[in-house]
Amino acid sequence: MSNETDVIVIGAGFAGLYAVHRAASAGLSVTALEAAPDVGGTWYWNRYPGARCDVESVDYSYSFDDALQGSWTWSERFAAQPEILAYLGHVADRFELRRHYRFGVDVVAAAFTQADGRWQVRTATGETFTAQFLLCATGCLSALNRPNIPGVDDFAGEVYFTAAWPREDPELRGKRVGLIGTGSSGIQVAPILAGQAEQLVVFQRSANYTIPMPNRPWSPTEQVQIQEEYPERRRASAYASAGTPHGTYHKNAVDADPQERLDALWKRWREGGVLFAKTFPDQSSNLAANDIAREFAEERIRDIVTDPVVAADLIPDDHPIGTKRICTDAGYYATFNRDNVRLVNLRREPIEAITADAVRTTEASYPCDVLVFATGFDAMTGALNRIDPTGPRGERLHDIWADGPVTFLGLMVPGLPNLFTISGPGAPSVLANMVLHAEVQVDWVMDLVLTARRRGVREIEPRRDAAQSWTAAVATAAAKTLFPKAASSWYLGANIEGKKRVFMPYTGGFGTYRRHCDDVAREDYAGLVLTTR
Ligand code: NA7
Repeated sequence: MSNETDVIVIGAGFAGLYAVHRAASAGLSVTALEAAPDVGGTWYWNRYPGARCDVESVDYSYSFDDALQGSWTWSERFAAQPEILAYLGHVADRFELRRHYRFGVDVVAAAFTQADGRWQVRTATGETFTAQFLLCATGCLSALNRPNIPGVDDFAGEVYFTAAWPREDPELRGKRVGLIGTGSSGIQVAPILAGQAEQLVVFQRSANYTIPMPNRPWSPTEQVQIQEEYPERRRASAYASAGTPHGTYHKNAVDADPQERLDALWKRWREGGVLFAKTFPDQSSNLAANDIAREFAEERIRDIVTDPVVAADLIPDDHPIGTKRICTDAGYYATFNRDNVRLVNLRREPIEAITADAVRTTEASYPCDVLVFATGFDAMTGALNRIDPTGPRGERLHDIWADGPVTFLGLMVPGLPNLFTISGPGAPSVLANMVLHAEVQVDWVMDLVLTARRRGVREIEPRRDAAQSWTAAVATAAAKTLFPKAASSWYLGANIEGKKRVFMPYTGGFGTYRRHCDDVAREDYAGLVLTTR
């Protein structure tokens, strides 16, 4: 394998694997680098018990190849991590993608040299790779957040992170487990920890809304039907607002009568999953509409949790429903009805320190044998900033993004030619079906790369004004929604100390975003400067 290729792809998740496939199929030479020992991306690392995708399996899978689609049968409505990882392994086998990869390779730096018009990428072991084009498919949720709690290193018991879970599940029988973090990961793992451990203490800094997931196996009849209906399902998703065939109720919540609203909310609640956050078209943009859905969900929490004080603590008080990532769970609220589970509200009693054998709050000391951190990620920009690419004029990503991400279509950065940020900030990414989103972005990038090579283009860079205008469009779209009201959301970078608070995903919708990408390509890449040799 040569260290000098046409393209370097960083990452072996959904986006990276497809990028490698597209580049290699087009006859380009590819170096692919991945920190993990195998393919999977975020699904390689997040192997904690209960890890499951909140988008239905039939949608959360590649659409680019009918034969691939026909070759895989999902066993459940919402796929669990092992099945998603097996699927990505199947894709890698089918298209022989592993032969392009170097696994266990940590990329620590990247610099573009104008003299040869190439990116040079350096790894933690000092090895270098060069290519004309650098595709960072480094993931939105891959840079783990290690909380800076006083005494955290003094803990003498076992410590696990949901986002770096060991391959062998730890034995928790007879142990006192402390769980720190109640986002999607904490909420998914809690019921399982409660079932295994002698005692579980859940330390909650911010409560989140979670919708029970009525997961079930697909019957053999449904599996046949899924295959038959796939073409229509994919057509309906291609330009849909979230990249899935699901829409919203046909009326705004504020225009529907009370019974109608209740029926619509019950229907979505029973269907389960993230769709509850989009029951009504006005739910993410009108506080009165949001209140209707929020109050319904809060009633359900009070229905399930028997202790009213615990129920009150589990109800968020700092954001409209759905403006922080809504969670999906398998019995989270009911977990707090168990005798061996205790909720500690850190808003009332903040953690003072972690000691050798306990978590000490301002009110009490909670002895623990095991600590599980489900403390999230430096989302969307973390993995890119850790590489901190440097452009030909010495500009570094870190500085270019000092006041928040500046991008062209969430895919390119002014000052960093020939670099592409797949699933980067400024695109719908985490607000849409990430798999179809990856396909759209990779197709757009590869079409551009192939056009550039046909024309003898050496450098592609977005014009600064074009990037500023896209970035302004991202901010304008967010301002029309309630999303920026969620003060502690990772969409805003608010979960990371010192991170600039800027709403990062594009809220205009997947379909609208895709049309923008189509238009730019149709207008011969208006907004980009293509420099020939
Ligand atoms: P999240 O959603 O970022 O959740 C992290 C949780 O950890 C959240 O409850 C945080 O509270 C909590 N946290 C973080 N640092 C601390 C400290 N220092 N002390 C106490 N609690 C802390 O990450 P997930 O992995 O659950 O989910 C990420 C996404 O993956 C999810 O949205 C899905 O899209 C899939 P906070 O809210 O910051 O107060």
